[in-house]
Amino acid sequence: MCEPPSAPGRAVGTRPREGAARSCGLFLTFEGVEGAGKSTQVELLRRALAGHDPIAIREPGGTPLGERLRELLLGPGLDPSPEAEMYLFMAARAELVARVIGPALAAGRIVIADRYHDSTLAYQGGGRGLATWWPETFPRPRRTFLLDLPPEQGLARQRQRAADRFESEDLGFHRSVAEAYRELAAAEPQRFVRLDATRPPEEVHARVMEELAGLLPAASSRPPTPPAGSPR
Ligand code: Z5A
Repeated sequence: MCEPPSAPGRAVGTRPREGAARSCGLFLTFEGVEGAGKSTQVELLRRALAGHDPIAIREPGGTPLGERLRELLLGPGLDPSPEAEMYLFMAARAELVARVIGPALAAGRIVIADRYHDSTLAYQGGGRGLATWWPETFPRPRRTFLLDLPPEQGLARQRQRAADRFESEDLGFHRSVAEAYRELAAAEPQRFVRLDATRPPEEVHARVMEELAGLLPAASSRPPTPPAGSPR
């Protein structure tokens, strides 16, 4: 039976968006500082759950508009003000919720996201110091796996590739982000699962699977979606 997504009370004058109003799939997200191993874990989980034909997405991105916004947000040249940056991330997410996440959950699918709204709360809230909130139309994940890694270790893992706008921020910024994640996890212990991301990838993945025992539906008989049709 589908249930409404858990979201905080609705603000006066707002209406729930169609498609986000009811949800019966399983929404899982991965969060953490740069280089914590989110993409690695999303891919391991996607493969482990292949029998359920999950949808894997990344943020920002996952839709044509979202991918365009990703280029603008991460690339050099534009230096949006903190508030403009926050709204651009949220615009990309609103599109992803409307076009991919909402319909997938309404259809009972498993959605695995590499970053989601907690990234805005941690980076734009904790890192940039902006006032942030959780929009009612953004479904809450059932579980959020927070990959705990000291920011300096995450940045060191990424040294071989060209730094994007966020990787170029100083260590103080990344420490504020990490602290914000810790606070978010402490505030919602039922949703967040903190994992030691210094451990080898397979070990971290095994902990994810342990946490999901009991949450997963019986494997679907749905044929796997061809990769070309995937929004990722
Ligand atoms: N951002 C924001 O500010 N606000 C928002 O609302 C959203 C995002 C949604 C997106 O950049 C940037 O946007 C992000 C926050 C900001 N920037 N920062 N910082 P992105 O998508 O390009 O990058 P990312 O999300 O930070 O992910 P990443 O850098 O690709 O890292 P990752 O996905 O966490 O790690 P990985 O790619 O899986 O692994 C990194 C390396 O470590 C790789 O060589 C792996 O082989 C290795 N690895 C992975 N796991 C392990 C373990 N367990 N041990 C050892 N080595 C490992």
